[in-house]
Amino acid sequence: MKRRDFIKLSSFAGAGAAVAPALLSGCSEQQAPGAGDVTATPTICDICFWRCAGQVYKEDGQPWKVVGNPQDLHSGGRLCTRGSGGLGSYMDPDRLKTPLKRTTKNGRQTFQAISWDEALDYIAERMKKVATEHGADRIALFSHGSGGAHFKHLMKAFGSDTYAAPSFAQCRGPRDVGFQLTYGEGVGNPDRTDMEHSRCIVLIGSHLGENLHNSQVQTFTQALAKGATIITVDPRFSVAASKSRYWLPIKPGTDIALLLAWMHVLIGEELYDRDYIQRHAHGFEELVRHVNPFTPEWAYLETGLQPELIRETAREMARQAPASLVHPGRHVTWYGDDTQRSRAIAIVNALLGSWGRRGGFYIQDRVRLPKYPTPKYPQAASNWKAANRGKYPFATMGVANAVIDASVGPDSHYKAWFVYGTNLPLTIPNIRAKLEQAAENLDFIVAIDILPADITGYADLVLPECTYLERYDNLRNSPERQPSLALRMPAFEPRFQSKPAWWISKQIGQRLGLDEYFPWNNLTEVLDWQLKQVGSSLEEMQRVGVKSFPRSTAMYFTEGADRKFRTPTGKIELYSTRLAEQGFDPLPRYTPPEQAPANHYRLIYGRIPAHTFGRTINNPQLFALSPENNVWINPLTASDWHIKNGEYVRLKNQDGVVSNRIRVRVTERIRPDSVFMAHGFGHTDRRLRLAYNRGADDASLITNVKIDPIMGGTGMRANFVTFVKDTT
Ligand code: MGD
Ligand code: SF4
Repeated sequence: MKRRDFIKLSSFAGAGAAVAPALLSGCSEQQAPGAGDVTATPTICDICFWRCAGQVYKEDGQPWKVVGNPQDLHSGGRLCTRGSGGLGSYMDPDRLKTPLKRTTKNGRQTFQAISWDEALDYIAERMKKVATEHGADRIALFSHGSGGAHFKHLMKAFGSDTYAAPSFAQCRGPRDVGFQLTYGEGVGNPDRTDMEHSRCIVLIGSHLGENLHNSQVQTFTQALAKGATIITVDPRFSVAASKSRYWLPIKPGTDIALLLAWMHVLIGEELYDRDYIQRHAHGFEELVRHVNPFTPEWAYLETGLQPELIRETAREMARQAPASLVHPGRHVTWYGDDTQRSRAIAIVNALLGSWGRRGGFYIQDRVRLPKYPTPKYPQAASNWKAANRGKYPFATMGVANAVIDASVGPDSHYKAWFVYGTNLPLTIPNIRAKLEQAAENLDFIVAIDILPADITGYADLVLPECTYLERYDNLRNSPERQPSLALRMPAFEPRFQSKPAWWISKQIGQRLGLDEYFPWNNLTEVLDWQLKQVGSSLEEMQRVGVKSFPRSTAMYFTEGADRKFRTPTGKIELYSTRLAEQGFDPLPRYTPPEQAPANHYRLIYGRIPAHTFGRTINNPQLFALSPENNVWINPLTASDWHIKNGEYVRLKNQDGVVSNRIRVRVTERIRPDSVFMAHGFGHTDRRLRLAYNRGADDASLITNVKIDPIMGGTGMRANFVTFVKDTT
């Protein structure tokens, strides 16, 4: 038997009972919704990370609905499809119910239900052991989601400074780094795009509307309604493409060629913002020389896009500038040269003069909210960069895949993991083998989740967190257009034995003797203290949920004034001095993508409106909307393979990995050389009774991963698939 078998059981020792059907129906059957005693409790949606503020309505104490908080400017007072289905995560009968500990019964590994005290004592004891034998810095935290902040605080107080979230190296890291290198600051979260005032919006593989970030979609539609030009660059006829004046069905992986050609036209035809560039930019002459060879005719051979279309779209962008933006995208880890593509996007925006301008990118602002006073953290003996010997020099956050690399083998740097709210096997491509190797030699793995996600199968200890509807969390204080604070508070008592992250981390902290870092009894004391520092109080926020504050800075640059950017030259770095110093290309370089093997098609993946990654598939309300994914195939390809619409196939990638069965959608909306599927499906844990085995997992087919040497992002689009007829 392996030291740590992956536990994949339909039941486990001590599993609790399923939720009553009445609760699943969501409201009383005897009367129309809203006719009883109705209450509303403020929340911040946690179904994705846009963090819209909402109100949870109960009728006679029973769950009724979650809707947007009308006072929330960030969400426009509305929740999206997924947010509206938030009650499903609270009601999910498959939720984790008690702490679980790996144990061996009759020679077989399984989970056994244990008490919280037992679980917390065990964790504290194992943490002390790792600290004594190797050092506290050898414990890593993977985290995604708001509750992760509490574990980050615990780890730092204990002496560990390794924290990695997939939202960096598997998502938006390249754009954050690309924009930071260029402008000295990133795009921020939520993105600082000023789309409601834009007259031209260029989307490079950003499928807004399918990839639902509530207010972003609202501002996009406002721009559309005002007649803005939309230019969508996508191998797939996305929803956004269907709203666009120009659809550029680019050959996958050639976007940098298009961006260089656009720069060539903007500069060659003197369409760029001359005053803005002269005033603010560094390296224009180098850029002029660099893009000189990249004519639209050259780009045509790479991208398959007609030279005249490239010229026309560049002219249209310039015509509408500076209210013209090339959207930086969000999930941008595609081909391994993603920081360079993001730099190219940043540079086109600079040529249009859109950074800091109305209709381009606004200046974010947030409430100056003091941190609750606790002692200074001890200096950690190492961090993930030291563990990886200086790899990925421009990463601004922990690189999850690099932390896993440093956890494999008996001499590995890391000896223990906390995994909070991230399902690593489906999230980091090509990782299962490494997860298994790491599981063999790590001293312990703790998973904190609300569901028996695949990652829990690797853990020694699984802790059930309560859902966002059952807990307090830190205040929302996102950098945005209008500074605001929002409160999440429990609308319901935690079901089963689940507990909030703040409580779990405080309990562990106390067992480690870190009481001075947790000098409060309840998180409400922290929230009230913070709110009182800015003229509010917990009592006020419990009533209103969201409170807006005045801006303390201008929203846009002052026209005609100089400005200091936080780059080494103090300018917008078209030519990146920091990249040059480290031996990387200081100006974006185009590398042609790998070609498909015979009879293979490029695998493209993305989002659908009903789901967020894999976290919502088992949510009964959202599952009902989209129970499985399908694979889009062009009719020409379908005809070559005699595949019919609605038929099930399996996909086999270039390395022979075969997927779960997946239903075919034959559509003209995808190029013949590519296929498309939604990410997040194909769960392998039977305890997720709805999601188990439904649809196919794109991550399992991504075995060719192109790592971005600048920041460690895992490029996932260098994979190709062919079809296996499903006979089951
Ligand atoms: P999920 O797979 O949804 O997202 O990666 P992850 O953050 O891993 O897993 C989230 C986990 O959090 C689930 O197990 C869920 O049950 C748990 N969870 C949900 N709510 C709570 C809670 O309140 N508390 C706790 N403790 N746990 C909770 C996302 C990542 O994936 C990102 S950001 C991107 S952009 C990438 N997208 C992507 C892709 O499109 N394709 C492929 N192949 N891989 C991708 N990986 C990346
Ligand atoms: Fe929730 Fe939708 Fe807002 Fe995300 S965009 S936080 S899912 S309402």
